[in-house]
Amino acid sequence: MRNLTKANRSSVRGLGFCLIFAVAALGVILTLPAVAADAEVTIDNFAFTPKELIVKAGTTVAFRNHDDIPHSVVASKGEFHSKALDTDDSFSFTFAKAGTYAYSCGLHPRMQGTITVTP
Ligand SMILES: [Cu+2]
Repeated sequence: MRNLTKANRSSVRGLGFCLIFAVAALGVILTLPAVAADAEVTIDNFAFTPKELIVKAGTTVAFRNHDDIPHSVVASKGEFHSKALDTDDSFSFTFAKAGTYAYSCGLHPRMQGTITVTP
C-alpha cells in the first residue's frame, strides 16, 4: 500500500464501497422470498399452526409444510388451492379482501384452519 499514489488509494477505497454495496444488494436479493410473505402458517404433525390467524387485507400468508409427508392448502370457498406440498415446500396467497377464509388440507380434510382478514 505504501507505493500507491493518491488516485490509486481512492480507487481502492471506491472498490471497498462497491464491495459493500454488492454484499448489501446480494443480501436484499437473498432475503426477498422471506419479505414477500408477511405471515406464515406452518404445517406440523397434521396440523396448521396457528390454526386461526388474523391478518390485515393485503397480507401475504405463506403455508409451509414441515411434515415429512405431503399436505395441501385448499380454501373451502375456492379462493385458493395449492398443489401437494412436499417437505419444506410452501404456498403463498395474498389476501386482498376482508373476510373469513376457512381452509383444509386437500389430502387430509380433518386438518383445518381459518384466516380472518380485517380491512
Ligand atoms: Cu394433509
